[in-house]
Formats: sequence, C-alpha cells, structure tokens
Amino acid sequence: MGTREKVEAVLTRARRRTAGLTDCLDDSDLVAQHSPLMSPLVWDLAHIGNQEELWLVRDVGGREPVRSDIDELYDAFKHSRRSRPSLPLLNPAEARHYVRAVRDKAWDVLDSSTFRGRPLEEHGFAFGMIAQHEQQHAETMLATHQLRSGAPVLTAEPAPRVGVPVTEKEIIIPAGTFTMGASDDPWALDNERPAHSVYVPSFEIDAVPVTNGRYLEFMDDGGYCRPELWSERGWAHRCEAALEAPQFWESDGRGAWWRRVFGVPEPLHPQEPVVHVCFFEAEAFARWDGKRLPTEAEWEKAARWDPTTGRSRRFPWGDSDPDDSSANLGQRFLGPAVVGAYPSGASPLGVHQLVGDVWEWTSSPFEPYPGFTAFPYREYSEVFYGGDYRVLRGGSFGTDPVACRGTFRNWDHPIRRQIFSGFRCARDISGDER
Ligand code: AVJ
Ligand code: FE
Repeated sequence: MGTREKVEAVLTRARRRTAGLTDCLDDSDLVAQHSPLMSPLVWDLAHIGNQEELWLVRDVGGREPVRSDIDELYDAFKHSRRSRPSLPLLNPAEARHYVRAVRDKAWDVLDSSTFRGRPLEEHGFAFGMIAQHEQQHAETMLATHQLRSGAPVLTAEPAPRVGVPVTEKEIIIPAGTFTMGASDDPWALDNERPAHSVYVPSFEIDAVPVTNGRYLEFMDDGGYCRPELWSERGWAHRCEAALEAPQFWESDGRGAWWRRVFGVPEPLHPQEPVVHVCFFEAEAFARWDGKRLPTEAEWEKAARWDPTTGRSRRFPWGDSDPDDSSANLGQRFLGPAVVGAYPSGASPLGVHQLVGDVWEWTSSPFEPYPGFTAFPYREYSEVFYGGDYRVLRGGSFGTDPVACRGTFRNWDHPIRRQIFSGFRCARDISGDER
C-alpha cells in the first residue's frame, strides 16, 4: 500500500471508530461527565477535530482556520478533565459538523501538491500522527464507556476463549545489547526516537500476562492486607483508596467475584489477563509472586530482539503489521482474550501476547531516550518527562494497530486503573540458570 492509500485507510478507520463510540449515545450522555477522570465524550470529539485542524490543516496545509475561536477550549493543558463539562463546549451536533468540516480540509491538504511527492518525514508523518492521536482518544473514549453507568450500548463478539497451552511459564532472555527505539519507522512518535543500543543483563520474563486466576490467588492469600508486599507509596494509596480488588470487580461478599464489562456483569474468566489494575497493585502482586515488574528496556527486548539475527523486529512476530491472528487489538472485542489465544503472535523465544489484550505496566518512569528531540511539539511528550508516570507497553484490545508497535510508549500515573492496564512479571536470574 502506498503512503497515500495508507493515510486514507487509517484516517477513515479512525473516524469510523470515533463515530461508533459517539453515535450510540444520546446528547445528554455525550455531554455528561461519567467520571471526574474523564472528559465528556463531546469534548474528546471536538478535541480530535481541533488537533487535526491545528497540526494538519493549518500548520502543514497552511489553510485558513475552520474555527479560530475554539482552540483554547480544546487545549488539554488549559483545562483539567474534571473542569471540562462547565466550559462553553460545542454541542454534539456542532461538534460533529466541526470534525466533518476539518476532515474535508484535511482531505484537500492530502490532495494538494504540498503533500504529493514530498518525503514522508516532511508531511506524511503529520497524517500518521493525526490518525494515532484520534485512535488514542478512541481508546480513552472506550475507557469512558467502561466508566459510564446506564443501559449498555456497546456490543461485540466475545474475545477468544480458547488458547494453546503455554507450558514454559518463564522465558530466559540472555544478556546482551539490543536496539531499543525507532529511527526508521516513519510514523514512530518523538518519544520512541532515536534507536539506540541498550545492554540488558539476563533476566526471566513471564511467558503470558498475569491472569484473573492468578490474581485471585494473590487476593485469597491476603494480598490486599499485607503491607510488606506493597511499596510504601503503594500501601498508602491502597489504604486511602480502599483498594481490595481490580476496578470493576464486584462480589457477593462471600468470596465470589465477577466483573462489570461495559455495563454487563460477566463471570471472571480465570485464564484471561487481569485488567484495570494500577501500577501499585501490579508491584504488590509481583512481590507476592517472588518477582518484580520488567523494566521498559527488558519488555522491549523480550518483544523485539531476534536471537537469530540480533536485530530488533517491529513486533514480536516479525516486521509485518498486526492482523486478526497475531494480536487482540482494534476494539474488535470488548475485552482481553485468554492466554495462549495468539500463538502466531509470540516472540521467537516464546513470549506470548506482548502486543494487544492489556497494556503492561513496567517499572520505568517516562524519560527521554538519549538524543531525543521534541517533534512536532513539546506538548506531545517532552512536558511529561520527569513527571509521576510509569511506562506501559504493548497496547490493549482497545488500541488500534496504527497506535501500536514494539517501540510504542504509553505512560500514566501509577494510581490510574481506568485504562486497560494489566502486567506480567520478571525476575533476575542466578548464575546457574543462565
Ligand atoms: C500517550 C495516552 C498518555 O491520552 O494523554 C492524546 C495520548 N496525547 N492527546 C494521553 C494523547 C495527546 C496520551 N497518552
Ligand atoms: Fe489529545
């Protein structure tokens, strides 16, 4: 597929997803705030259009503004999510009209000679970035749907419930340098750049993400009541927020648990990766299991390093884009698949489901790679470096393939768990296991 066809495909797919997540609700649901952690959906909708107008239509295309009066309202740095419902926002009909008008101009930019024939790095990137931006908000909007109460509106076929047995529970990744990050991937964002060599000592990583079944064992063993398993900050948060199970889990008070998935109560599948846990819960589980969380470099080496060639792949299975058989991505299902469901997506050393299903917490704070330069704006990544964030890797069932690759970096505060977050554990290995 040529760049132009690819741009058309990813932008069209993003807009179809945005429409699917907003057209299913009436106006009162679109302007309501379903959680103080989230924007009203009508804010996300117009913000998607506003970024497209700022970055693509005005900056790259050099076109006249569609609306020059609303930039401030949709600037994520000017208003907290909590405060957005009280702003004089575009109403749903106006927001839909706005995003359509911006997209018409974006197509016109794509058609114009200022794009055709120019190298991808100059202008193609802006289209890729806009598609990734819209899809990242589509995942955020999906998380808002999960927080919303009221009659369910989203449906999908169930995620795969059968997996191959994964007999080797932990995989040894031998010591050595590997190439982390991307310099050649045309749509890699600034925080993924540049590619650089990193030495990683040998370590062991779980072959699959931590499942509901294993997480229940941790709970049944008093995991939420044993401060020695938690970091000091983690325990303080556990007490203050009264954590006693992953978010959206419900119980009868007599030991039976189920979870509410987009408004529908569902049995807990013991073989599905646990989802909606915060970094501190992941850390406590890992300590209970005699392990730790992987660093970001360890995660990426497990996902990309090819032991035969020594090269880093784009994805665990190779360099080809994800398809339906390699990973659970793209909101095709409304939850994670059981472990072992994607054997053809495993890494050469046998690590499964690194990509898709659930975002995986790593122990690493969000920091720039050596040689980082902000592009196109400081506000995309740079202003978050050094903040109270941990990196998450691999994408979830809610992530579109355009915003997911072996180098893709997500980040959030360690207390957050309304995102589709899970984890896997790692550990150091002793000399005789090497
Ligand atoms: C990379 C997911 C942390 O949602 O705050 C959206 C993506 N940046 N609009 C976020 C993003 C600007 C970002 N995350
Ligand atoms: Fe945004």
